[in-house]
Amino acid sequence: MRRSGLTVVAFAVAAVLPMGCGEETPSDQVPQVIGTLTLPASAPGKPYFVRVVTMPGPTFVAQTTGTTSDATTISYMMGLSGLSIPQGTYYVLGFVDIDQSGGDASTSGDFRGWYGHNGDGNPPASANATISFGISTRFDFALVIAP
Ligand SMILES: [Ca+2]
Repeated sequence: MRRSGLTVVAFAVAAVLPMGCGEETPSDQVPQVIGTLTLPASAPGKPYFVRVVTMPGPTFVAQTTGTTSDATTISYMMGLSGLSIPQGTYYVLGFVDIDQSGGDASTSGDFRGWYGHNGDGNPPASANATISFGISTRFDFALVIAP
């Protein structure tokens, strides 16, 4: 009985090893986007998203969502868990739906901002967030209160 138990263990280890090695290649190729959003005020329990888009609008190539805590910052991360962002230069949008009205457009009082905005929260004149394979890129920016 003891011998057959060891045989089973050895077989299981041999079967698992090739799978573990194979997982390294895709994760090396997936760009990771991280950053911190600074909020104009604490607003706990509100839905937020951070999006990577090719042009300002509702269509995104990657998104992370969550619910705000009582902090005035949100730390976010994208690019893991199977999200694959093609390398290139993008816009990055941060948004907190304060009145929880839903949808893609901000309503008065929501927190919103595009990475690199000039203080009004609006998108910059051209794409400014360069994302490359195998690199963890940080985009920290502040959100403003939508008028
Ligand atoms: Ca809203």
